[in-house]
Amino acid sequence: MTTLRGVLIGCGFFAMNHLHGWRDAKGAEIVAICDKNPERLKIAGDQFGIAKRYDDAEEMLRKEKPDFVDIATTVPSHRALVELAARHGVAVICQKPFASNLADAKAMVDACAKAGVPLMVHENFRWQSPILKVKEIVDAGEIGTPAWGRVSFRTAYDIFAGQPYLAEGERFIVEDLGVHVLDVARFLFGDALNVSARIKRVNPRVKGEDVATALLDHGDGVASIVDCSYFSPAEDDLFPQTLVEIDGTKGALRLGANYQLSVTAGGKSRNLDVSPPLLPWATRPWHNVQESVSLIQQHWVDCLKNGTEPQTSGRDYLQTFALVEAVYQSASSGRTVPLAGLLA
Ligand code: NAD
Ligand code: 89V
Repeated sequence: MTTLRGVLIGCGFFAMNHLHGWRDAKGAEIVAICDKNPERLKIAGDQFGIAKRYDDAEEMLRKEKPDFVDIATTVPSHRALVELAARHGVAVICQKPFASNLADAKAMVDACAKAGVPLMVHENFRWQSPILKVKEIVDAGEIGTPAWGRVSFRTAYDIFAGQPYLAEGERFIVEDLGVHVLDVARFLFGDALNVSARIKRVNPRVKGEDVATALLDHGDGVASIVDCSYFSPAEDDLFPQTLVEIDGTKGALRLGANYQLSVTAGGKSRNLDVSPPLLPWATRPWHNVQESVSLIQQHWVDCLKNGTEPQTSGRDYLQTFALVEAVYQSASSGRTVPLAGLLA
């Protein structure tokens, strides 16, 4: 079996999870890394034994001619780096937030399509094993067809300690975290037709909004509520757990605190512990997110090898990205925003 040669751009806070995931991936290895910050480059290169190190992404792609590039930088560099990969004919994974705005996201998807290179957004929440279990139960029809749902992420965890830039942007929770929960709603209930939302900044230390509530209309009367908060100081902080409630035509399920899942159908309930495994390199409470990094990266390798489209390909992900834009537009106008207008 051939091993795909990958390179990584951005060796910061979250890229360390990518590098662990790549080390575990079957059928791929990271042969070179790039960061403009020499300190980050050295830490990552030394920890993962990667000798080829670059401070310039273009030089790395030109010299290494990799099978794929994994972009783990923050959003301001994403468009330029995705378009660079497309010019070099290199398949590309890009971290979320995918782009600064919907026009950039569409341009990035177009650039990769024109160059004929696969593009996947690293949208990992749908790859968390508790969420995969929920999806499996829904798809098996045990609770019938979902008629109502809620996807919720509420915490007071100090996310700014590891990611200080999150406190500085005009936009915060919807763009950064809401995108994950909106994508989970899409994954479970299908694409949305219309969105109504409200957002609010509560924490004075943060520039953007840190609380958001959205109502997604999935058509045929099916609705879901997506809510997220980084200012929810409950006694039992569940960071970084995503909670799910679904009422279906034949039953209901609840993915509650601490990965406890209950499924009720035909008057009977069963309870499952769907705790994610603690990978050898993972640390609590992040292990849920960390496992999903491994799973999405393996999905990418498998798709590249089989020539199949990844779940959150650039083309597919415009639907998720448009949800973010719809939330902001609805919150600022007070109106319901149709997705069709944004995706045209
Ligand atoms: P970070 O600031 O710690 O790291 C980014 C690194 O990229 C820095 O070391 C910086 O020097 C480097 N960089 C920036 N532009 C570059 C360029 N043009 N060429 C080379 N290097 C460049 O950021 P982070 O906290 O690791 O976040 C990175 C991304 O990962 C963000 O978009 C963030 O939203 C995302 N993230 C995703 C998850 C998830 O669960 N999917 C979790 C955390 C962070
Ligand atoms: O950036 C992020 O996606 C992180 C999270 C903890 C939600 O994974 O903030």
